[in-house]
Amino acid sequence: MEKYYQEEIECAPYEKIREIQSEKLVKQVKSVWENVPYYRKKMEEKGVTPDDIKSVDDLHKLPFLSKADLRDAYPYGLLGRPLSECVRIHSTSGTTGKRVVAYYTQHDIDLWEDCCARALTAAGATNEDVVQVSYGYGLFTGGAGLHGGSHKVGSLTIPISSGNTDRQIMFAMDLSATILCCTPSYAAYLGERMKELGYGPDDIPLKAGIFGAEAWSEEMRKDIEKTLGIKAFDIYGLTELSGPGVAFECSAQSGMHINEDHFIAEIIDPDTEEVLPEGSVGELVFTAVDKEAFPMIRYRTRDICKLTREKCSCGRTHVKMAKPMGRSDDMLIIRGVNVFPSQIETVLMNNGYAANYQIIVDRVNNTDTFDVQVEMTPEMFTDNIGEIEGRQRKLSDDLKAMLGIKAKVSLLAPKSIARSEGKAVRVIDKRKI
Ligand code: DLL
Repeated sequence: MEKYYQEEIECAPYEKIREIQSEKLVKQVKSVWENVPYYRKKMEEKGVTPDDIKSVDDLHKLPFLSKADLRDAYPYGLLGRPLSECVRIHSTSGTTGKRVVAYYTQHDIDLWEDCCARALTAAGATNEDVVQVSYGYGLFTGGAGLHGGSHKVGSLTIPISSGNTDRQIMFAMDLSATILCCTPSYAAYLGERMKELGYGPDDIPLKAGIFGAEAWSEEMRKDIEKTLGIKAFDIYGLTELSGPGVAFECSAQSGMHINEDHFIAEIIDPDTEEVLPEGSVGELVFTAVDKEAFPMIRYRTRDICKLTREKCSCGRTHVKMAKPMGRSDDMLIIRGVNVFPSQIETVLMNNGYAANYQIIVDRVNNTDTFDVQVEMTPEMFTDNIGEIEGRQRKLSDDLKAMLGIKAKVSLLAPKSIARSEGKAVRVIDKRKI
């Protein structure tokens, strides 16, 4: 039987959700106009005032916010409430440019934790469960978000954070953890390490995992589910919009329900900024209708995916987003061809490899080089050159069929690529260095 954390809102009819969104949006736009001069100026430049926004149907009239705006307004320019009302910040790792610093009032934290509690409940968590939170704690939102959600559900929470893998396995076994929260790449590594230590899926009581913060393929899901003996659920979010829990997967495991009473989603064409109809692939844009301290309106996430309102078997009515294919800024252009790392991962995993790979792109004599290095699994490991070459050729052919361009594939010995405890770094684009 499907369980809900806030059934009334999670299963509300579409018209009811639109009504809630419209009411909150009108209020939010007024508040931002009054309290955030940076966004008010953007509205003025576009010739819009709060009087023009009467319902969700008017959303398209409002200006977008982008990462560039966050940088321009850093550190306080987008605050929607005085600092005296803010109780916490979180921040991104800032691999590309300046860090994003997001602010929270106590009310913001409360709603964020509710969103995470909805995700945990959808994955089967109750007050009988033991939730091991192996996302990083600290500035990163992963640890704090799932931790707060787990408390709300009443589960016993293990705030272990990421790292120290053998200790993770010991805690999971000794304290009978039933739900694991971490990045999918770390879950895969935990499974790999368990195998090395001689443990199988039956040695740990885990039943579910809540994995997100990075793109992962269906093939990787199957792999993790098998190694850990669990059901693996996807969870999506970003620091600018509070953190994990903007959207989460239910028992149907076919896309993530967006918490629409808090976030209005749109898909736009990233080049023309035109809003696209349901089902189109494009850039995901969110409006947070009730965030107080850091009120993002039409925030361009750069994540590429699509939305569907098809009826879901779980009974939830909120719109579902497909697994993001990657970020528009993750997309590599190699010899003029668009390549998403997720496409490469699919080919590798369909050929029986685990997600231990690296994509290295460089430019030599004005031509892009494209190397894919992937570890053999311990089961397939061999030093027979002929066999290795045959396998490399097969992968190279399959990648060509998927992408339309040729990659130089190298098979590596097991464990030659460093494992990640948080978000995995899989692309090394030397052209940008
Ligand atoms: O990664 C928040 C989070 C923590 C989500 C724990 C889920 C679990 P940021 O560090 O700000 O926040 O990174 C946000 O990560 O724009 C996506 O590109 C990517 N991302 C997050 N979740 C997923 C997912 C957290 N399930 C950025 N699938 C986002 C694919 C994801 N990409």
